[in-house]
Amino acid sequence: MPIRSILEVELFHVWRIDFIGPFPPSFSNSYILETVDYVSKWEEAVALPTNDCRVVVNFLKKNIFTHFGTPRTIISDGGHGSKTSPDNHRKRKKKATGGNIQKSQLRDALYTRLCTNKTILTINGQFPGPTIYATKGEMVIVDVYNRANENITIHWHGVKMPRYPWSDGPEYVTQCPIRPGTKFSQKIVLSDEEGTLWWHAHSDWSRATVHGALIIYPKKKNDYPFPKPRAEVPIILGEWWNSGAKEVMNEFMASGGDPNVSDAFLINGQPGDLYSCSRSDTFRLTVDYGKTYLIRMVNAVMNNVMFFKIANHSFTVVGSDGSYTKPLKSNYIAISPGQTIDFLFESNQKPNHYYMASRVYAGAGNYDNTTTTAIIEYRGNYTPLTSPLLPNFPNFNDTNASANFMGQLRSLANKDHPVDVPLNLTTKLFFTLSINLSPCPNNSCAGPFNEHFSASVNNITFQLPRVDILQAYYRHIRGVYGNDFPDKPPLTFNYTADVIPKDLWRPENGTEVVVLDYNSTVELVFQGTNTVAGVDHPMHLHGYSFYVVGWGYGNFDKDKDPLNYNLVDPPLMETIAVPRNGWTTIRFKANNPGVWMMHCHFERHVSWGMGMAFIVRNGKSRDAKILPPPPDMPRC
Ligand SMILES: [Cu+2]
Repeated sequence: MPIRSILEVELFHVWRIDFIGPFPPSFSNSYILETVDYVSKWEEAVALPTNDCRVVVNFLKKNIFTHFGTPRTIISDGGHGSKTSPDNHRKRKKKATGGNIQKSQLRDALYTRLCTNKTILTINGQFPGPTIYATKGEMVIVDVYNRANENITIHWHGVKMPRYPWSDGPEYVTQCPIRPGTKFSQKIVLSDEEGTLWWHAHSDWSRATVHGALIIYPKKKNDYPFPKPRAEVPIILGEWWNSGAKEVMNEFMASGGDPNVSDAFLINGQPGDLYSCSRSDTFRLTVDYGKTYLIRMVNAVMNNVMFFKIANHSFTVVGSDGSYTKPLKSNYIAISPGQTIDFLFESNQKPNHYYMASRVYAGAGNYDNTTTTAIIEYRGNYTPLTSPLLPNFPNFNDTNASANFMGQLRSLANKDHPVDVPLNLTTKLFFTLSINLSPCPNNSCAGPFNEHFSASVNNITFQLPRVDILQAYYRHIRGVYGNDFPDKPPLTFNYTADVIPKDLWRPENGTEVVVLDYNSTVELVFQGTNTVAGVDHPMHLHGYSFYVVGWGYGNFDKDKDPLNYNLVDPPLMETIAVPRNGWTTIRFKANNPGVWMMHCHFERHVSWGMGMAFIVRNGKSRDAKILPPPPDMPRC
């Protein structure tokens, strides 16, 4: 397997000005690759001497901003950095390591000074983090240096990591955390993934700011099942709390109530014009009239399914979760946390400025009702509207708009991109997904009835062990997890009734796994329940993609519903939103040995325990067994 790309990723706290601009404070290859014309300048960019500022600056001046709108001052002469600026941080660090980058001309202008100052956790000082580019089937090595003062793990979301769960990342499931001051070299083993995936922290709530895109090109350049776009633009949706995600997590886990709603949503790290003090840093995309652009969208939001629209423009979806889809025309996108959607849009409207915008879909409960925006600017001579057109959204609670969008996705299912849906099943699983209430000492919690919110799969609230499950499995350490995760819920009841007796709201705690034989063919029905509150659940499976063969509202009917399964061209996903008080059926073949977590990708739900793990046993042949762990696995 070719090793093409070795990135050094360092994690550290940077003193930041609120709402950071898109430009990172250092010259690194990954930065250059992220901001130049993505494919065509690759070879030139990787060959640049990273220690010669002049060469790099000239290269950036020449190549950057082709798709990112009017250049702002990215390079200034003076040293305006305050003592706490990221630039100074870089300087100090580089000096300490004997590097030669302190002549960097990148300054404060990289960051827009807005309403508040705060410290956030980042990779290489970038937020969102660096985009990683790869080609189908490659292996990428990422050296993760933890220079922060808290534990971290990094997950490569949607990468199957065949036979190599060691780099997958979920804390206490496949590894112990990377401690401050230590390093872990992670191998990202790509196989059949092609399109857009992403990476993010997988410990506590640090993924709020520690995330970035992972773009996987076809083996042959531009060998897309759609016309070559004029340009490719990553759009990362994010969520922002002024108080800090970690603080929000600590507060709601201690109180037992709901987490505070966020203060803003972000498009490529920027909230946009509709928030105070944010206008000048709004993300802008410059387009030429009459071209087609490929948007590679990642939903890195913590707790919400998002609607996305561009005023006056419609879309053609062409891929999702690192797999191609049949072209699907739509004038909006619905995307749940964890998912990626690749879509084309044509710049075929009257030259002007148009908002692209995103806001939540929320079936129930409290939510941040603000709208994040970015601007599409047509090139040319015209006087733009002073305030660009805003798109109209589906209602916040429009479950149909959310579920139908996903429900229309279909695999490409042609000769070059065939489907392989398991038809003869060896294993059938039925998992209920529930919000629950747990008792609280002295009835002092902030949840309903003064109890503590929790969540469960088949009524088991997942407890993370002290030693990771993968290590315990591989080294036969007893007492870490059990093999008794049930294949159906302990009680059968009307899961989606309006009123569900309160004694059914109580979960049990456990660290249980489902053990699957190698090459089992698995069907798994997720059933949402209405205990406490029925909401959607974007379920994510590590180590696999799965076919989504059916979905519906209400209780799953095992006799009638399978008759309507799509076994011809179901979409291949790794995250699927199970609709509120509804069900979704997935199928996959357990051909990847290892320990693989499955969980809801709403961060508050996984914090409350909506997760579990599969162990897929080794097969008989040599190439059907887990590879040995790397020597630098973080210690527990
Ligand atoms: Cu959930």
